[in-house]
Amino acid sequence: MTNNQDLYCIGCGAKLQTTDKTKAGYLPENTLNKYLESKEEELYCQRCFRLRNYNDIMDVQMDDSEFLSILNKISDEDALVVNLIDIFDYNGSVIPGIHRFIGNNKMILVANKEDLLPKSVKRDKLKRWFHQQAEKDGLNPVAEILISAKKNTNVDELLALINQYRGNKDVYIVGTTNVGKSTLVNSIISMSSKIKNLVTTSRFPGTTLDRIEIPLDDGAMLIDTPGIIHSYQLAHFLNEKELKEVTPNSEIKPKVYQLRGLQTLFIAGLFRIDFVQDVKTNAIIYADNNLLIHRTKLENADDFYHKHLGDILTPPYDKDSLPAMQMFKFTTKEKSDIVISGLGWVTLPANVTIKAYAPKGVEVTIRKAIV
Ligand SMILES: Nc1nc2c(ncn2[C@@H]2O[C@H](COP(=O)(O)OP(=O)(O)OP(=O)(O)O)[C@@H](O)[C@H]2O)c(=O)[nH]1
Ligand SMILES: [Mg+2]
Repeated sequence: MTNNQDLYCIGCGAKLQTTDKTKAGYLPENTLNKYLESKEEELYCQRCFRLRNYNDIMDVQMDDSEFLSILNKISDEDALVVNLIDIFDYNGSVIPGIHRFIGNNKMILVANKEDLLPKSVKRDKLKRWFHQQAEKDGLNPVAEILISAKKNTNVDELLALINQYRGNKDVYIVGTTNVGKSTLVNSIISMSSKIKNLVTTSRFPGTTLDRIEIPLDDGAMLIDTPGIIHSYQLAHFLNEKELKEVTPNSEIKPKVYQLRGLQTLFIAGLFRIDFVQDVKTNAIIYADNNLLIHRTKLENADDFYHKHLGDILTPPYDKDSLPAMQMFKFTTKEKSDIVISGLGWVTLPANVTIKAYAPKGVEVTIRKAIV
């Protein structure tokens, strides 16, 4: 570095350095020098530059414990916490026992990405469902709200809640990776200024690397944080192209299947659900609208999978890139969703027995139906 004052990347929060390309915060020395001469306000590391301009992710060596220690420090501070959850992936994004990290600080619970859920789903019903789940998980927020950070839905209402509860305290935005924390920070910044997309966002897990402080009107700070990474998220097994295909980015149109029994549904090559009873039933699939859904007879399903994984059943495009499928067995007691974290869910009526398969390591869970 040419000066001795620490500089930080405004995109990901990493401390800038010019010595190690493989570590967070790297940028070439001449880029840094140009910046120091030009006095531009925003300085991005090389990883953010590539992510923002080419959607290209450079892996940097980071340790989840560093992220956790950032979270842990919040318990020593007097601050307001805003905990984002991805409503499309509730199980994959809830942090049970969050109060261990945030101590006695008040917390506003935010369900983000509401734009992905069908408009036909009544928002009041969604809110009630969200409230019940949060209660079950002991999250204990002072307020709850449904938003879309990307579409700017209810962000002004959230801001009003933040101002109501923060007094003049700092505000921490926390949540697991990919829930949309940085997108929300950008959305809040753009409401009071002309600045768009200041902080780097991406569909890859682990975009933000360290805390990013944005000054508020009264001198307090709005603080974006790196997301906790859950190893069972599907995203860890997919490359950029596959991740793009699997991640919905507009309202999901549910697909209804009438099944005769003893049939199998595949969602791409990532999920398989066997209807093991010889009875009629139906299933409603909530996943990216363009993802392939394939139906076969149960007796042909194994063969089909082994023959066509990676060609018909895509993603994945490389059949050897995923761990072998692991089986889960469920019987629904009430109308339920079988959820594959990061991919979507399948809604089934009561009293249906199924076997579900997902790549080993990806969590499959059952919950009371959201819709
Ligand atoms: N459909 C939809 N997508 C969203 C919304 N908010 C964020 N996203 C998308 O979710 C992905 C992750 O967004 P980020 O803002 O980078 O998530 P983050 O929580 O900051 O992630 P980390 O920095 O890795 O912890 C991006 O592809 C966003 O475009 C939303 O309201 N609706
Ligand atoms: Mg982020």
